[in-house]
Formats: sequence, structure tokens, C-alpha cells
Amino acid sequence: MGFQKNFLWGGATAANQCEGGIFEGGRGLANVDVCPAGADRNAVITGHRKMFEMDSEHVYPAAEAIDMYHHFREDIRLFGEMGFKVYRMSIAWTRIFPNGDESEPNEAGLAFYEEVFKECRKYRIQPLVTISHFDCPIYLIEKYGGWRSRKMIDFYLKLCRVLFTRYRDYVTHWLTFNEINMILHAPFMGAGFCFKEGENEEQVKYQAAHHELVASALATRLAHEINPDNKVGCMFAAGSAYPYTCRPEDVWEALLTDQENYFFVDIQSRGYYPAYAVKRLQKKGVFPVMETGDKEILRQNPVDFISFSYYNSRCIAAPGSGQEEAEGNLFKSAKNPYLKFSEWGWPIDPLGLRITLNEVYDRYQKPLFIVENGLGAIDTPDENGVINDDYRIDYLREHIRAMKAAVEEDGVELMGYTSWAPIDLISAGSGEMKKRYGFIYVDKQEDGSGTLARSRKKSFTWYQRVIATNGEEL
Ligand code: BGP
Repeated sequence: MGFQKNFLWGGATAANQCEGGIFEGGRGLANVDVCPAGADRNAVITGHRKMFEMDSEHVYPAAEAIDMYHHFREDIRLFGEMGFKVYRMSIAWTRIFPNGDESEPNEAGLAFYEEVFKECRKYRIQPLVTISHFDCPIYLIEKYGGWRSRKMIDFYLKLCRVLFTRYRDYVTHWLTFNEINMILHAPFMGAGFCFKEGENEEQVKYQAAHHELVASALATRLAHEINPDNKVGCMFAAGSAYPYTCRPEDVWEALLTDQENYFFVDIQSRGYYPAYAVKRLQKKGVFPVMETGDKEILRQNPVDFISFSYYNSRCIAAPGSGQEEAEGNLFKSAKNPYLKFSEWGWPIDPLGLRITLNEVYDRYQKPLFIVENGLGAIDTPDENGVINDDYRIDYLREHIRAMKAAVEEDGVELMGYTSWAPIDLISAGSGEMKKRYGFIYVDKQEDGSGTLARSRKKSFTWYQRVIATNGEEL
């Protein structure tokens, strides 16, 4: 009983939220670099305010982040000390192709990740690599419109070919796009495109989504061709939608919300556009333009496993019900009166993780991987400088219990669990540093000050024990 022997315990990060060093090693500028902290962030990440370069009025937290570019040896050593079996990380596209459309990759960028993988190997940590964690070269956005353009498929595949070939001996587990459903909510940060005045935004989003879906299927094929041992997963922001009441209108609205999220995985896993999407997108006149052969590409190259982030469930009321709203990953939903909330107003719902695991497994019958789950909180060192983050331990303990029940009692096939994030880093949603998730504290403050020194929080030893006992001691 319990988790399988080779269960992959670990943690997850994204290049743009931890690396910094954005002007080093020949790296080019990316969408994720120019998302400012503060009041304008939302307009920029949603594609409603164009920002293709840095200006002097804004602060850009990705520029330094936690400077993992220079600290990765120390950080991976600490992951090793916790006993990680897997480290989920992402590649900054612009380290490999600074503009995105060059014919040859940038050797300095390739060498950097090779060092990262070698470091992981020292501690027997297997990398799980997200090929694009929201990353898109600014040059491709300015020149081609980012994922609005079908040309992106080729640029993305060129990146994939380089990665699959160069890192053949280091990496066998890949994710094509982080939280692919983010495209519907924060398209500039999530997929590198902006809107033009007065255009049909839904049409643009679903066309861009189609390009990513075809790219994902082709990348899956390529990964298998280059190394038959490669396993490729999709990744979406999960969290089941609960009807606010048993009123059929609420139940219906919750179903629509789930379908909007599952849409992407339905295609990446089952290999075709689900009937509900075909009908609804056609009716609205926003069904994407496809090329001959696209359907076969999708059909023939489903993913090997399904990964997702889980932070919270969502509670959905029919439009016009006037329910109070709560924050959450990706979007707001009705405030669930039965749950507690994080300092950022996100619902805390461990049983929701078990529900989500069951729903996703029932739907796809493929191995699952929880690649993000964690609590963003303000950590205050005590008089000895120690962070006693019992609130984080409680959150993780309850979620791990729930996933254990899903495995042991419900038979869900689960490959692993990587918490978000093992080390404090920049928040994707808000750009804040003070929203901390780590087992490792980073001395970097909201105003940018700090020594960048790393130290272990109380949760560090707790998670170490969880891994050492394969989830038996929580
Ligand atoms: C997901 C992203 C991550 C991460 C996480 C936490 O949407 O994949 O990149 O940041 O959410 O969200 P936040 O950073 O907004 O707290």
C-alpha cells in the first residue's frame, strides 16, 4: 500500500520566476521579462497593454528574480539534501534561441542547462522539463504576433529538436506547455500575444490555442522519435468546479467551467476536438482555422501522461447570482462558504485535490502527475532568524493526505508530486516576492533588497522526512 517505490517526490520552478540573469549568456528578451510588478501588471499579462521592452517607470521582478542563474549549484544541493527524486524546471527559450528564429542555437544557453542537469545527476535527481513555462521571445511577438501566428509551431519545434537531442542523456520527462489553459486568462504572459483594438478576443485566443495544441502534438511525436524512452505530458491548471448550489443553473455553469479547462487536455490526451467545443466555438464563429493534416497530427500524437497544478477548487454560480467572489489560480470564482482561505484569498481545499485527481483520472485513464501545489504566504523570521512555517506544513500535509487517499483508496495512477515551489521565488500572478512558497527561504525583499542568501525553513526538514518515508510520515 502507499505510494509506489519509485514515486517521484520533488519540487517545481519556472525559469522566469527564479533564474534572473536575463542579460547574461547571450540571452534574448522574453514576454515574461517585461511583465512589471504593481498596478499595470494585470493589463500587461492579459494582453491589453503592450509592453515589449523595459521602461524606467516600472519594476521588472524577473530581471533578477532569486538569481538562480548564479546560485543553481547551491539550490540543487539543497534539493538533494531534501531527498528530491525529481526537479521540475523550465527552459528559458531565449537562452537557447535569443530571438527565436535563428538557425543555430546559442551555445552558452545550452551549456548552462547542461550544467544544471549535471548538478541534478550528482544528487540522483531526475529533471522534469517544461519546454515553455509561459516563455516566448519578444522578437517573435513583435515580428510575428507570438502564438497568434502559425509560424510559431516551427520555431517551437526547432527549440524542441535542439533540447531533445542535446539533452538526450539527461532528460526523459517533458511537459510541452505550462498551464496551457492560461492562454484564455493571461494570454500575453501565458502565450506571448496582445490584442488589437476591437478584435474578437475569443477568436484570437482559440486560434493561438490551436497552434499550441498542434505544436504540442508534433513535439510529442518528435520526442518519441528522438528517444523512444521519452515521456511527454501536457500540463493544465486544474481545480474542479463545484456548483454553488444544487440549482440546475449553477450545476450547468460549473460544468461549462470544467469543460473550458478540460478542452485542452481533451485534445492533448484524446486527440480530437471534443463535440461540445466544436459546437460552441462554431456557433460563436470562433472555431480556429485548421490546415489539412492538423486533425491527424492531433489524433496520432496524444500525450503519455497528464500533469496539472492544483491550488484550489472553484465554486461556480450561474451568471447574475451576485455571489461574493474569491481569488484563486487563473481566475476568480464564487466564495465557497465551507472553506478557509490563504492570505491571498485563495481557497484551501485538500479534499478538492482528491476530487480533481478522481475526475481527471476517470476522464483520461492515463498516469497523472501533480506538478504544482503549495501555499503562498508571508514568512516572518523569528528572533533567531528561523521561519517556523507550520501553516505551510499543514497545507501540504493535508494535500498529500488527500492525494494518498486518491492513490490508495480510489486507485488513481500517480507518477509523482512536485510542490510549488521548493524555494521562494517571484509570484507569476502578482510579481510579488513576499508571496513565498518555499522550503528554502531566500533573503530577497519586496523592495529588491536582500543578500539573496538561502536558508532552511521548518518545512524543509518536514518535507525531507516525507520523502524519506515515501509519504508514510506526514
Ligand atoms: C501557476 C504557475 C506558476 C506559479 C503558480 C503560483 O499558475 O504555473 O508559475 O507561479 O501558479 O501562482 P502565483 O505565483 O501567482 O502565486
